[in-house]
Amino acid sequence: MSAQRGYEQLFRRHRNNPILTAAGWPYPAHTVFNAGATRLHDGTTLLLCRVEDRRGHSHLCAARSANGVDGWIIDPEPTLRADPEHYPEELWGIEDPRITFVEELGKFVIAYTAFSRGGPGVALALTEDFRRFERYGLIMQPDDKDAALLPRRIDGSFALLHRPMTDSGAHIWISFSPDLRNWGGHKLLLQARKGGWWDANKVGLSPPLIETPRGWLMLYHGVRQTAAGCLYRLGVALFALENPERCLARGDSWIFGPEALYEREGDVGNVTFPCGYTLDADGDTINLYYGAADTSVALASGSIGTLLHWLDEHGHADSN
Ligand code: M1P
Repeated sequence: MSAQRGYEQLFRRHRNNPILTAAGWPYPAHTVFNAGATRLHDGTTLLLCRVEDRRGHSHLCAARSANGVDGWIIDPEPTLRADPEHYPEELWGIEDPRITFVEELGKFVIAYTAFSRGGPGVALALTEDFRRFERYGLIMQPDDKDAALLPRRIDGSFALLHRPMTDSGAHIWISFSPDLRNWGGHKLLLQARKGGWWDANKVGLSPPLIETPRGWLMLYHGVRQTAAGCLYRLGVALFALENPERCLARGDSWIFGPEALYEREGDVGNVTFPCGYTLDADGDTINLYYGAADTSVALASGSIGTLLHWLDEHGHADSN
């Protein structure tokens, strides 16, 4: 556990970090980062990694491991490629997947960023096995990204968190749908703060929300623009279970940020960017998979109970 000037460390970096890099890839890749994560029914950890090629375009590739740390079996070629012929919004690639298993559908729903001349937008693909995919196409027009579905309906509707860019800034919104294709009921959920805050310039959902008995736990990235570039750190907030538009608590301080060399240096230095997590059988240990400096995939683990306790001590209701 690394101690940073006396602050409580809520996430512990794995000693094998970074756990996945382009160097270990089975085909030519420039960088491997921002991976969605899930556990398959047999307990295997699956990471759906964003792989960037030397054109600067990304696709998604699955890596599977029995323990979620090492022994990764990586698909020998891209698992989900951009398909601009049928989906023009994917012209410049597909990025940053977040995976949600939806019991009602018996399927994993992948929300990813589709990038084209129109800018980044949110697209969905459904799969049972991460081998065959059913694309739903663009569901949120550009400029929008950082999206993930909730695992169950709220009041009869599917719910998606996402980050549209508006004149008022880059804030996290929630939208609802009866069928995953038609979306409405858009509401502002969590705002980037202004001025001198660590999350003043942008916020975006990091991994999908985590359901706890006390509410939906959100890990979000906050961006601070500095003279030397952007700093991507993580914050935490809690939302009401049956009314996720209501923020119960938001911490003022960031809880995880670039510190190790592989987070400080890379294609885009000073970036920690989680897109997925798995939970251990104890129901408390969270394994957070994050992109480090837009270059590699790293792992840090924490405790849901400790995060909730930290919010009890440091959080306060956020009314936007
Ligand atoms: O370079 C850091 C991150 O920048 C973007 O994230 P956001 O729009 O939320 O600030 C994304 O391109 C992301 O992939 C990248 O890691």
